[in-house]
Amino acid sequence: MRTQVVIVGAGPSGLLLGQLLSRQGIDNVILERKSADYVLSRIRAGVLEPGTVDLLNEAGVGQRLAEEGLPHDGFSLAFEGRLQRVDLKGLTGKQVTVYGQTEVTQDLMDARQAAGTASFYEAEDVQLHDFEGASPRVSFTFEGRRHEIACDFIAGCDGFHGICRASVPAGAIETFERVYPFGWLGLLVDQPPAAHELVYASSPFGFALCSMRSQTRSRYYVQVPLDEKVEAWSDQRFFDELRRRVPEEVAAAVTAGPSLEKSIAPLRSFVAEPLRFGRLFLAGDAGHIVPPTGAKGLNLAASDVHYLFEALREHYAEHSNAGLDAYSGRALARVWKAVRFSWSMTNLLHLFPEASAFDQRIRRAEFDYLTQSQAALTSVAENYVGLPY
Ligand code: FAS
Ligand code: PHB
Repeated sequence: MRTQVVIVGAGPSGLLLGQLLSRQGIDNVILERKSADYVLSRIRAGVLEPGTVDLLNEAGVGQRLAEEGLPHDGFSLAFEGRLQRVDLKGLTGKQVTVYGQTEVTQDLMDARQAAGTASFYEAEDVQLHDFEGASPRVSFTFEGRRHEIACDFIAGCDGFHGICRASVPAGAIETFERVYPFGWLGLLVDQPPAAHELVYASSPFGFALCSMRSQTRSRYYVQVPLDEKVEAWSDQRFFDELRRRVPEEVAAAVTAGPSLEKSIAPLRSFVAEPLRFGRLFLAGDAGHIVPPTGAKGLNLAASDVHYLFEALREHYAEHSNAGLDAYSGRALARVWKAVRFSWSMTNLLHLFPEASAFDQRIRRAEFDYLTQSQAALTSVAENYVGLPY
């Protein structure tokens, strides 16, 4: 087989890149390790930056998003029971859109299937070959038979645990990491949200987040120790813990119900440098991970895809490699600013096991500063809606 771009991974990064390439007439094949149902079963991000919405519209998959997405003009931070709204619209003129990653993935899958573009789900043992040279190849096993695809470029969109970054020689890549001493226990429930906007709450018992997927489906998180097991958390225990971590007026509006999904996600900050290795390009979680506190993970995947798509379009349409040569630096410049924001929000809102009394006073002073400074709130707002591409 031969194609122009082989995309490894059918998460949001791979599907969005594939859709943009196909609309530009650039031939591409997606190889995904799991089944489509498994990919859709993962409950992840919930907030889209306006830049991500624009890119999904450019990819021709913005219709359901426009009909079902919830535009939000702001969100709230709560600290020891005190609420501070961050007026995104008033401070930046922009909104974010609440629309689950599952829906984004479904819309992209539907579009790819409608276009009849080649995807191999349950592709096993993907291996990369000769990506440092001019003729890269990708081999994989599908339905028991080994296949090989010759291509011009490989897009590593296979997430944090994928094969693409792992295929880069150790001496050619540098990684930067911070692993946080806690995780997020998430719960999905078919009950109306506790508030009309998101509430990120810090309390003496730990962090909690009240989010949503629609006016009838809520998404909640509580910070848990790293060694916590989801089996130890009944729905009742979860809602009791959630209620005591959020301000009283929010707690009173939390409606419990049987969980549709419950899972624990570890939190880490991670960046690989560079993101390009010859004709292999890393995008999305394959190149970086952020704690979900700043709602940046999915949105960073979108900006990487924007840079990589533009670079590939330029290569084929204008016979220029300037975009490809600039990709890693451009993507990493935006990635690091989002990593900083996500790290700062995580430090502000979470209870660190080893935190001293001094650390606690610093966190309280930072929150007090936010409640008294338009400049401080504007900084949070412009990072939350997403810095320019
Ligand atoms: P993904 O990990 O989504 O997709 C990679 C794909 O590659 C997967 O389908 C995988 O099966 C496939 N793959 C892996 N190895 C392969 C191989 N060897 N061969 C073929 N295919 C392979 N972000 C937020 O903004 N808010 C959140 O609340 C949030 N919660 C999260 C919770 C969890 C548990 C995780 C893991 C991430 C969360 N994120 C969140 C971040 C998340 O949304 C990612 O940023 C987003 O999924 C990135 O998309 P991709 O880069 O496509 O990576
Ligand atoms: C979610 O709704 O899953 C969500 C929203 C905002 C975040 C993290 C997760 O920062």
